[in-house]
Amino acid sequence: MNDRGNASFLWRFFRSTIKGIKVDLLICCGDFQCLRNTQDFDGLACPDKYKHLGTFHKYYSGELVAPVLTIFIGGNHEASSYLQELHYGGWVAPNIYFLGFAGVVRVGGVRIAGMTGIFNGRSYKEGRHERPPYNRDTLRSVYYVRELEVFKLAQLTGHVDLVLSHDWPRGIVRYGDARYLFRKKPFFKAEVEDNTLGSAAAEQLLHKVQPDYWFAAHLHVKFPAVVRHGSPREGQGREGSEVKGVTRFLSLDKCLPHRDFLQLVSVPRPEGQEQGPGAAGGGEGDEVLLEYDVEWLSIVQESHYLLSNSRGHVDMPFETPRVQVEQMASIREALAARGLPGGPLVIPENFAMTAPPPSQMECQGQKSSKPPQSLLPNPQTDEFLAMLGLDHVVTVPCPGFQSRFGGGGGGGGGSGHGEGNGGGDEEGAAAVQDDKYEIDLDAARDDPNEIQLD
Ligand SMILES: [Mn+2]
Repeated sequence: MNDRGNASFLWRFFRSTIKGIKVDLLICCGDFQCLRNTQDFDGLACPDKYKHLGTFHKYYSGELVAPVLTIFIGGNHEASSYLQELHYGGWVAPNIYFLGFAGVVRVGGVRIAGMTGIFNGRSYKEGRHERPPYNRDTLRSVYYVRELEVFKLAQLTGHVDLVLSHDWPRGIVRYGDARYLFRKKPFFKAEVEDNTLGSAAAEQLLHKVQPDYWFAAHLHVKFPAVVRHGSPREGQGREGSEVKGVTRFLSLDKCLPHRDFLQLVSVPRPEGQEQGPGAAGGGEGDEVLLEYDVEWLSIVQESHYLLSNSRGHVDMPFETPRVQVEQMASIREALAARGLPGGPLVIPENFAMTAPPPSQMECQGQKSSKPPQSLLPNPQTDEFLAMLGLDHVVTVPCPGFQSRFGGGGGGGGGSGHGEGNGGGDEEGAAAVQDDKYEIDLDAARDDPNEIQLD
């Protein structure tokens, strides 16, 4: 669902309508706006008149607690500086987990992958060069999906239950009731006919990963579709067999009264260890655990050398690497060595405030006068990188962080791939158009599709 910074409304509604049914997990597909204070306004891409503190800060400060485990990806209206601290995922508040710019977790053994942001070809091949204070350009490019994130997700093998994206996979409309959609949103028709509606990156992943479910948001209309894949998933199904992948797609409306913004979905728990090489096998019984996916951690580790903090283009390797069994075994060992009570794979509940919650003045509508001048360190990111033996590249270390290469403080300068190019990327620019469902910051016109907050 789209949340639009309406956290308290969402969880109140959630509680009252699902009485009697035990729900394990709430999933939000972006535009979540986890604004901690008014300084976070400077990372939020929307006209100033729509910048309200909302209620997330109450969950951040501990005044309120989300009644159910909630995971989310980012969209194109986010507290980008906060999300950047947690590049690899982490808790933005107790019980509220950000999946990262790309991420895979297991919830009760169900494997969930996601990517943050929307597709725009202009920045697709760039490194993650954006830092606060953002300018007009980086305020937007910070939420564009990068090829590296898609490259990593495309390496997943085995079964994936659910993939989350903010914008729709391109081409998805032809798998659903297009006429119904055009009645609700007539202006989509031309783009669907041109095949320009949606994300080319998500489309590629959809057909590669073939998850059971794909959830998205962004276009503010409820739209289901069923994709019957033409070929069996790699490594699954025999040649000539009838078992071909099916993906059930669902996008929901904005989180506002009288809109279709919530859907209950029952996902069967995997049996035993049949869920591919990253399988957890944890979370038996009533308790649903949030766990790491070992295959994903191996992919993060293996592809770390491609991560760049500069604007230059990063070329993906010609051949897709295969995650090695030995590497996964050593990651399992490192996880087990943590000795956490929830089990070897459990994601630690290590939420920590990194920026102050809003002052009373801010709660009363006054904006902080000081925009943030740099990216803040986050101890969750330190812990994650140390666990995998990796250094900071697109994030910054807390004081005292032990770099793998000796000396404290990796300093976000790290490997520096593709430096100095300065971003002459005509190639990408020619390939893709702008996303019309973004707010046009230049014109600052009202976009009825995007920001009617009622
Ligand atoms: Mn959006």
